[in-house]
Amino acid sequence: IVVAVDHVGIAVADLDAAIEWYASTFGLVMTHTETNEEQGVREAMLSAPGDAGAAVQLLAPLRDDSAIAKFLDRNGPGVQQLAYRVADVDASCAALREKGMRLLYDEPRRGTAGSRINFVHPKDAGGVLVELVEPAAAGGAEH
Ligand code: CMX
Repeated sequence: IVVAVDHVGIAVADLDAAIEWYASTFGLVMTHTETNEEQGVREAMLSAPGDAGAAVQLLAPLRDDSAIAKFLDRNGPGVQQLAYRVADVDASCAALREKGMRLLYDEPRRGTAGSRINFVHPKDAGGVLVELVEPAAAGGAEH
């Protein structure tokens, strides 16, 4: 089901301050940033320079009723999700439903850079909110 570990998502209160802190502390560089209104987040992808492996995703809330705002209220800043890259998110969701897992959405929604995403409920995944990410087709338009 899983092609690669895509990213680890970290909830932060202030995105710009967090980007600066990760750069000055660990030398991570920002490779992408965007706002996802539907998910209620401003987000940034960070990597070690020249590393094409798993990314660190910083997630800051846009609204008080967003998933990230609720997470910050409950836990404070910290790791909120682990994201696996998949080739076909519909097929992966079907396979996981077959195994009895609850997917949060009936149909995949839009994630970072035009990807298609869904989530496995943390109570069905060992206490980890698992995101499944099917990247946008290479050369496809970003939305
Ligand atoms: N990781 C692990 N456990 C979590 C969790 C997380 N991120 N969020 C909630 N939980 C736990 C709660 O602690 C709670 O446990 P207890 O019952 O033992 O207290 C349980 O899951 C259920 O909590 P809940 O109150 O029913 O659910 P929430 O309102 O906290 O919502 C969730 C949890 C996963 C359904 C919600 O965060 C969600 O819809 N997430 C998907 C969307 C998302 O995270 N978007 C932001 C990222 C966007 C992106 O990556 O692009």
